Amino acid sequence: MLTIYSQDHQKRDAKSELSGGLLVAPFEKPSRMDFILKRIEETTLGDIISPSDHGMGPILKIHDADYVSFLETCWDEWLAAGNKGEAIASSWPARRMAQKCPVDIDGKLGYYSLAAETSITQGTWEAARASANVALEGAHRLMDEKAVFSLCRPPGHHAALDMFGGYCFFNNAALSAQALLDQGARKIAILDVDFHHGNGTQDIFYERDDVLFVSLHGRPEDEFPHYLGYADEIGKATGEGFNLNLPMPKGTGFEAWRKMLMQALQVISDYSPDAVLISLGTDTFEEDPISSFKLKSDDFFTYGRDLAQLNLPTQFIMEGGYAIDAIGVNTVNVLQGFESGANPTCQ
Ligand code: Q9C
Ligand code: ZN
Repeated sequence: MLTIYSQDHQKRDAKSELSGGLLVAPFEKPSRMDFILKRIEETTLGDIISPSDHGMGPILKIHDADYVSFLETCWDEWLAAGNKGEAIASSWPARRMAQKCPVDIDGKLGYYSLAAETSITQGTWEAARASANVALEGAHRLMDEKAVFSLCRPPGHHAALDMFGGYCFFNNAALSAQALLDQGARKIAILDVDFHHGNGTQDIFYERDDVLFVSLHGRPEDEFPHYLGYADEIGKATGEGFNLNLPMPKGTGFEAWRKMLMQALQVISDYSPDAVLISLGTDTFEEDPISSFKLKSDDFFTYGRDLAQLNLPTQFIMEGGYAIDAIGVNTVNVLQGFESGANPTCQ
């Protein structure tokens, strides 16, 4: 399988994440990519190529222009205001307050964020742009390849029209889905297997029927992003019936998780999309430091093989996964499982 990767992700190397009332070293760190690359090489999964620059056009089809310019200038504005640490929101336009974007950088940070754990730093813009290009290049390559792996960092599925958070800035899966439609596809399915609900992806396509969004995740009663991801969110207007949430309780193991996956695959198959995008978070692993599902390393191979049953052009897009020692094996297990299912003689 072809991998698309840009080392420009390294330009985001944040020092602080707000966690448990402390500023800690972020879980979402550059070395995640090193472990995945190492495993791709060890297993000779396939070539690794760099993306070309796809420009701002595809980004502005998904994200609000004022939000995009906020991301570009935030760090400079934060420094110009005399701040010493990384840019972190500390107040939000909560219930019954005005939903107007302020001029002051603290106000803008709250306006354009959905969570406080994610700081904006020097280089965040460049890394987020590179990650978007990795996704967009994958969409482009899917014309000739049966399956591609967009090794995106930072991740994307929490980023919405005009909000960052949950370690995400641009919604890479949404960018790719839109690019595929613009290349001539008529229907795209996005299957989000990251432990966390893909609130950004859901929100972006909530009123559309040309992108089906299906998510398996820790239920919002227990887990981030807390305020979206319930089973009764089925889409709205033209999009009604094109959003499926499959929330699960803490401690869910592979057997129960796989039953939900089978349901997801049936719904995707019935939709008969031109391609499927897998928002691939491997934070469902039993040892993930911020999640609560119980998948083992072998289970990733098994469900990768299950995904091949769809028999569709497939783009894997990297999302979360924070158990650093196992992230390479778990992630590449999904890709190798997929290849074993797509071509059983090679197993
Ligand atoms: N105490 C992705 O997996 N909150 N984002 C964690 C831990 C944020 C996860 C709280 C989790 C964001 C792409
Ligand atoms: Zn996640």
